[in-house]
Amino acid sequence: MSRYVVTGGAGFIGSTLVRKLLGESGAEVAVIDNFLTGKRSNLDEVSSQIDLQDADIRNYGRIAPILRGADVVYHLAAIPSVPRSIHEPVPSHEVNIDGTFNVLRACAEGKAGKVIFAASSSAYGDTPTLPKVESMLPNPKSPYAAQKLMGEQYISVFHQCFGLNGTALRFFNVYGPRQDPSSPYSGVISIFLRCLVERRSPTIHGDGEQTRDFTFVEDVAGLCIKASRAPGTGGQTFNAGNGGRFSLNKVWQVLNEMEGTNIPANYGPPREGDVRDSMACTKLATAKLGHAPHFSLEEGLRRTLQWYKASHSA
Ligand code: UD2
Repeated sequence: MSRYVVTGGAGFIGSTLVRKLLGESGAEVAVIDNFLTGKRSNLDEVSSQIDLQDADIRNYGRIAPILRGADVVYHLAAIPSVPRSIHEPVPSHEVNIDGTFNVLRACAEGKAGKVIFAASSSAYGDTPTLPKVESMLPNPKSPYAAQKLMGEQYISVFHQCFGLNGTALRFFNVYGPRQDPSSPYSGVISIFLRCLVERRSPTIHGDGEQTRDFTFVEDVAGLCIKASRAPGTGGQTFNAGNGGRFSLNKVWQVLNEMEGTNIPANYGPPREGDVRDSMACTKLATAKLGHAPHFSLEEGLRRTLQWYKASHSA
């Protein structure tokens, strides 16, 4: 019997991970979420099987008892978004840095067995080399990127100073079912899919030739579980990308082809803090964690589109 805690478990990545963990026999799963960006409805079909705690990671006293003694803590709770961290730097700092410190402190004091931390590819910034390799010097361009990098540093320091067995995974533009398209800070694929389903033009920031290593949520959730079981990885950081890259123009074209539409995109000024190109080197994660992403962009988009269509007509 293993006890898992997923912070941010009501988010689209967290809720996918929760479902995977529940697939294990005898798994006990607790979720910590304050429903700022996560949604209860993301956990609807599994809510009777989990211990759902409405708690904020900024509140140490509230979360410490939930984390105490967990076999694995998946720390995914965050205020995501590069532009949001520029427009609202205070809450983003408080959740992403102070909240992460609280989670790690509670895990160390409460003797959690393992922590997996959701770090971000944004740590690389605009360093020219592709693919991005973990050994490269980071170069954050936004508060969000700096905050996620600080989380990695804390993972390393908590390992060295307090013996906490934590591993950081740099997520690369994760997308998939249940990603919420309703905020201007939402991930671009969720926004594109909503536009497609509603037959509207999306706004592309810049020329649309910026590239991202879009990674399907099932692959990321699978890697989180593999990383929690990989020996000898305490204090380390790994890329959790797919190892490819696609421009926004290409993604919009593929989506149009899937629907048999030809909706043009609108173009606006580039977004502040934006990185131009991003693509993961997956060698280290493959060798040390057994990373083996299954989903091509087309397959991931097809599944995600299906979900948006079903939830839009519901
Ligand atoms: C960053 C990280 C990603 C993850 C994410 C969390 C990089 C390379 N990636 O994603 O790993 O941590 O932050 O939030 O730093 N865009 C449009 N139109 C829209 C919305 C977005 O053109 O309506 C553009 C945006 O300017 C950017 C791209 O789409 O060039 C991707 O934006 P995003 O917000 O989906 O993710 P990004 O790359 O900031």
